[in-house]
Amino acid sequence: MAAKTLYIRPIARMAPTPGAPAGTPRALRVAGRSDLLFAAAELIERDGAEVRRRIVLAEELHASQHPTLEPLLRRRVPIAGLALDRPLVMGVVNVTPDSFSDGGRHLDADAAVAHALRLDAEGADILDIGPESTRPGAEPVDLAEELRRVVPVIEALAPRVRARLAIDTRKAEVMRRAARAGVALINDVSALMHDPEALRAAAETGLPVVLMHAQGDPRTMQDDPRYGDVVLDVYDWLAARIEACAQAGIPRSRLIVDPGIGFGKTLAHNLALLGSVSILHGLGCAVLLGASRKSFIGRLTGAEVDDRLPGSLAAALLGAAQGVQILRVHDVAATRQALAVWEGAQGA
Ligand code: 7PM
Repeated sequence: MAAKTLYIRPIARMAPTPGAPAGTPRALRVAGRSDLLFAAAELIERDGAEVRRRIVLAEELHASQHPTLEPLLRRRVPIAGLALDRPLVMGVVNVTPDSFSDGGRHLDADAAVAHALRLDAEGADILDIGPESTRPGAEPVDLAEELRRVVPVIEALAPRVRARLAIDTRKAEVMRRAARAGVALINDVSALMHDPEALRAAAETGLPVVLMHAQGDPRTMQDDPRYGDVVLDVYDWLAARIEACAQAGIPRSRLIVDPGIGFGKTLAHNLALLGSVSILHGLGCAVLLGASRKSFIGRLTGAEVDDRLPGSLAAALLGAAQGVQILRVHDVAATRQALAVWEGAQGA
């Protein structure tokens, strides 16, 4: 790596002070949000293997003219018509084959639609429709099968839900067909790298795209993941993907970055990312966090996948407190309740 790289990680979040004269204290107003003030930041400087860190007050940072400051503080434009001034909830809808029913397809699609309608009624802002081909250790699903699973579900939901629909896919053709069927967002766990056509297809749809970090292929990524500094490596990787998207005609305002909890990461890696996710605001995009029911919660507590709601809520609130704009969760109603308490105290 060539020159030194500088990062700003906002820390010491403060509640807005009602009635305070405008601009005092000069806290960091991250992503243009009036509810998201930070008193200080960790200023991180990486030069090859050497990483230097120091705490600076917001005041000092404002005076520094640090180049990352502008993207960090810039107000985010709405994504798919959704304002990014408070945490949004994205509900997970898996379209899975049901091997126990011979009638097959209809039942699978019906179950997915019913589940999506429930999450919509629970107050999801976005529904993430996925054929579940990207879980760690999973075998890939072929194109025809992915289209058969997902297109009927999108067509059934598009006219019936309040939430925006997202398509969770790595395939260019699925992105195109889903866009025509009415999705408002593309979620690609390979950050448009798996399919050589994906960058172009995504650009042509004109839709916003979630760029998720992953190390390695879903089948092998948990084998022995290694990083220099996981938080800074993920940051740099996402910065490079944003640049590739800009070259392909997808502007930063249409991109959402995601640290990819569980995708090529050890427990320590996942916890470091969860604890420092606020650093990603320096990339100038909206941030998405998907920690719901993931295995790091099991590693910490021994809880099986269906017993991980408390840990998932803790992770969601850690994200909200660091300004994450989109939380990808299985349990929409529970997450909304947790966020209502957080937001209530926040605005008090
Ligand atoms: C087994 C393990 C099944 C993990 C499913 C999963 C993310 C995602 C997934 C995420 C974005 C899950 C994951 N996770 N897309 N897709 N971010 N953008 O928990 O963290 O659903 S699959």
